[in-house]
Amino acid sequence: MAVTAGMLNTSHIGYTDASTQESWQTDMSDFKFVPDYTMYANQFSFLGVPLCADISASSADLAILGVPYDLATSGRPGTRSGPTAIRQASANLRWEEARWPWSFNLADRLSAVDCGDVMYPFGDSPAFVAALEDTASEIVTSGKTLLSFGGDHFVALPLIRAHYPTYGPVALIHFDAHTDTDPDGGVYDHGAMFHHACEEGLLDEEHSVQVGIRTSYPVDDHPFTVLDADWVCSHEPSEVAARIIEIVGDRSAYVSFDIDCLDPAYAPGTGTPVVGGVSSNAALQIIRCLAPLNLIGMDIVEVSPAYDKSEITALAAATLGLEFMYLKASQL
Ligand SMILES: [Mn+2]
Repeated sequence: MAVTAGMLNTSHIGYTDASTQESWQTDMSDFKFVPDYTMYANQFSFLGVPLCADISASSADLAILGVPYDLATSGRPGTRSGPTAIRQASANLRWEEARWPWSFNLADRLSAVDCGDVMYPFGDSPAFVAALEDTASEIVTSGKTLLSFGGDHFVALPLIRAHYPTYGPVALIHFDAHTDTDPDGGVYDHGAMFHHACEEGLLDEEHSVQVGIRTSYPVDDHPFTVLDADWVCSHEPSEVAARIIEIVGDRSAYVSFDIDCLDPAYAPGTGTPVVGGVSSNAALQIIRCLAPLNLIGMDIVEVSPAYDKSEITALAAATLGLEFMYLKASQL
């Protein structure tokens, strides 16, 4: 049976039509979460945090959401498999009680849940956007910080829309090889969503910054400050972070991290790799230095596991996500 947007039910973890309302629901109500610090077993969620089927009822500080969508990709597809790969890679990060070099145990300060993946009728981008905006809005309005794993970079647009009613125009901290501001890009285009975000008034352009850019863009007619890859790679991470903090100031800031900001040596599993990028460690250090900022959410996108049989791209994404969680925990 064809599934249309009108058949979407209110649950983010299942879609069905009215006649089979119960049949496609994922029921995790009797799932007993058992801490398991093996690096291979029971890896159902990011870092093994509890799965959450009722967002509004959860009192967690932070919610993880997978966004398995790759229909806006211009080059090689495959990021629909990103969230699952990132969760699996996070098995490598579970054993450390206090992640180096942080001095506290994450769970002592921050409670987190994994809300699973947004589901939508495959091939139906309008239904996807509606489903993602609904789920992300529920997370944001319930007071949680949202950490999303893509998915291609288009997913950032519905995610930022979901933050707008609560935070107004946000300062964007955008890590990427590409500016993703193509004025001629389509509605569903992972190279144009920040153009559309500006058009929709979702961003505080003056206080937004793009980091690691190394592809062409109209330098003289561009809405954001750019810290290009050459500049980033020739400065200390602390200096890069200081410049980001200077630009963003006291604004509510949303971090959007395209894994292709990293050099393909560190992140080969992505659709549109560009050589000459930032190292994993530099990126981690930059994120770690952003504690003075009011960070409201983060997405990590464009992980395409099929192009990386050594899984270092998913591991880099998982580690960046964990770093963001420590950063948020350090602010609590
Ligand atoms: Mn990119």
